[in-house]
Amino acid sequence: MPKTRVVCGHDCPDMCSLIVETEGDRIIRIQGDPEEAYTAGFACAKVNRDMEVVHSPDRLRTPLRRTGPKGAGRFEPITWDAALDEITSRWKAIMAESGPEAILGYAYSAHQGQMNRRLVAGLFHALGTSRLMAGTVCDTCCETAWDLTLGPVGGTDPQSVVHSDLVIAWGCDLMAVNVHFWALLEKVRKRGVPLVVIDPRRSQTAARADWHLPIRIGTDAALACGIAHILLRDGLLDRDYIAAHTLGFERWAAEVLPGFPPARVAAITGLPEADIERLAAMYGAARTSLIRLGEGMTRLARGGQALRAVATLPALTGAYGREGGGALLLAAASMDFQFGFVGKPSGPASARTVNHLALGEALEEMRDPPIRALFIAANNPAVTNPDVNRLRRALAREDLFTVVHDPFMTDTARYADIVLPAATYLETEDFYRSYGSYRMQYAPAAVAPQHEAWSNFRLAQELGRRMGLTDPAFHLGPREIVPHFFKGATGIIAGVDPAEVFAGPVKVSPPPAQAFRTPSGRLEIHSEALASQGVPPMPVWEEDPIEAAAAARWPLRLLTAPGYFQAHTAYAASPFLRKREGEPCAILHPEEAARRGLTDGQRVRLFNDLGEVGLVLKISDEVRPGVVLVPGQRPDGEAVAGTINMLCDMRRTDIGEGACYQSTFLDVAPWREAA
Ligand SMILES: Nc1nc2c(c(=O)[nH]1)N[C@H]1C(S)=C(S)[C@@H](COP(=O)(O)OP(=O)(O)OC[C@H]3O[C@@H](n4cnc5c(=O)[nH]c(N)nc54)[C@H](O)[C@@H]3O)O[C@H]1N2
Ligand SMILES: Nc1nc2c(c(=O)[nH]1)N[C@H]1C(S)=C(S)[C@@H](COP(=O)(O)OP(=O)(O)OC[C@H]3O[C@@H](n4cnc5c(=O)[nH]c(N)nc54)[C@H](O)[C@@H]3O)O[C@H]1N2
Ligand code: SF4
Ligand SMILES: [Mo]
Repeated sequence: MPKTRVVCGHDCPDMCSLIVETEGDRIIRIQGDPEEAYTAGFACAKVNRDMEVVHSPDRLRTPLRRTGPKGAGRFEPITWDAALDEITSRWKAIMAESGPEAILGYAYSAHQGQMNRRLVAGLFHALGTSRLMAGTVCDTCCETAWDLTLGPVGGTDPQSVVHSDLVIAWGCDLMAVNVHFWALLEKVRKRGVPLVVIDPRRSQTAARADWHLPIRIGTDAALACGIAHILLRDGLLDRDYIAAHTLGFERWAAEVLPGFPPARVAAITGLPEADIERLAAMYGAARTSLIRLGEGMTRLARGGQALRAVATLPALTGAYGREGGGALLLAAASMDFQFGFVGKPSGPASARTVNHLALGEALEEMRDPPIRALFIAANNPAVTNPDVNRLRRALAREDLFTVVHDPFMTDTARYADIVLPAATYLETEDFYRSYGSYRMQYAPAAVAPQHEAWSNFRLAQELGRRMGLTDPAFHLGPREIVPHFFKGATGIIAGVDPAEVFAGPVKVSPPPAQAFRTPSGRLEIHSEALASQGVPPMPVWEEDPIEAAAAARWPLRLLTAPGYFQAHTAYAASPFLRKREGEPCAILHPEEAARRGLTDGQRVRLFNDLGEVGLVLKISDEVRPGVVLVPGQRPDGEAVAGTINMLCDMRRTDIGEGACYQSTFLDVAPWREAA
């Protein structure tokens, strides 16, 4: 059976090296590469089933043109040539009449390597269209907050956890989103290294931890300030490290920390005062503590402050200075690849920007020019964006020319004028670099594109050529492009010969002590940049007035977290994984269910001012009272009715303009069919 060494393309920090076995033109087995240390011979439950997605009977077979009303899903097959002709002639006409900013390219990272994801963005960059501020639906809040604190630099190497003496998974469900770090951590724990989980719910990771602190949603900044308060009070600070490597500690200690004594922190976080004391003592005693930061705590109004407060802690004990100590959010920024070769091949220095999470608003409100053409690739915003009711209304605009490129007929594709069949990562070659570890690898295609599918790379190159773009990125083969990513590289990838990545996985290592790339070269507890934006310049917890007003009107708060067997909507095509994940559900504490007379398994209605959604109720004390947990984002067709993002608004976070899914307040009642 032929075997191909490839790389997992899903949006996941692990970036597994994979071995794919094929029989004829079909994939029959996908396994983790046993020769790559971090992958350690296993793929996750999702990717073990990726052949079901590749060979799904629901794959789009040909390009399609709309024949019914927008959103109705009625289409007729057309040829690629006819589709491309129509797209490019419409774009050229719109550009001539309204200028290039009347077009928006809306592509996201999902499920592919660097060239496939970035060349689509590069196409629109070069054409001078409106530009997508990509990733606000995901990680711009946490990433910007990290950058303002440590600078654009990767965190602790997860593989150095073998040197850690305490691990804190802070708002990160490792067993769902980081299973290879989990596997390594399990080995380290056998030596007695404790794992503490700080998470509002008893996730699978929390259930297996040595200690779980069920913090109230959105109060992490208060807990971190409380820990700092105790470290200061009890003389547990590494004063030399603070003096040499941080900026603004004395002001923080004088102006902010006195406001966070344990009793107040307990009242804010809902954690017992004794637990806060115990956590601070444990953290202060550890030498090489490692905090694995999740993004969950930042998906709410004051998320940026939370991230900054927690990311400051390892500086207080000097853990950042020791191998295995520190914090890890993302690793990518320390690998200085020149991805601009494909992502920004040419084009004007600036152009109008559109916030990824606010597509509906942009389509309805932008003028001079309005957005007249939209190209969506590798993104299913009609399910995954906040306020999808508004977005769907906007996508239904008759004067909007929409093209969607996807392997499947998604809820978004239903609104398209032209739908183009996309290849998955297993059907295309690409260069991969991990964002959650320090690894890279090139991968060939494991099988040929299914039916008439085209990869993003092929499509972007063809559209670029037809639009008259001459940049090399639209003309070179993928293997010829890779060396350009390494040109002029500095730092930890400078020593890598690009030829190595074609041969197999390559691992690099950051220096054992955390580097800071802020303007001051230090960890900036006080940030001038934030001060100038009118955001509190030092990490602090403050009640958000809009959240407080919503909390006074609605009894429950939304907790959102990735599904174990789904990655957003991308595994909707796998019947096995859909079944493993279960029906789209809402999870309530027994007290909240009893208060409403609700029973386990019953159909319920989740509602607020923005809309209503029908889900199946699960009753469990894995969440606290006052919270409703809705795992994942599932397409309407799988649920009783609708999708959770119908209840979330387009508010932006304090830092990084990110989505505030968890600033959503609502109530739950029995389901009733519409009259
Ligand atoms: N309520 C709530 N909403 C959220 C979140 C949350 O926590 N709570 N999380 C947010 C986060 S972190 C993210 S990243 C976003 C994700 O939002 P999306 O990126 O919209 O999520 P996916 O469902 O993964 O959509 C990817 C689409 O790409 C398609 N696809 C897969 N491979 C390829 C390919 O190679 N080429 C092309 N052209 N298409 C491909 C898939 O079929 C799928 O339709 O959702 C956000 N939405
Ligand atoms: N299986 C699976 N894996 C995935 C994905 C998926 O959909 N499914 N999505 C991928 C993508 S696009 C991304 S961006 C990544 C990262 O995905 P993230 O959404 O960052 O996932 P986590 O890091 O687990 O963070 C979510 C955890 O934070 C907790 N949390 C929520 N609010 C708070 C809070 O206020 N405080 C604290 N302390 N914790 C809180 C939640 O209960 C949950 O356990 O995962 C990737 N991996
Ligand atoms: S753990 Fe992540 S990288 Fe590894 S196979 Fe699963 S989705 Fe892919
Ligand atoms: Mo994400």
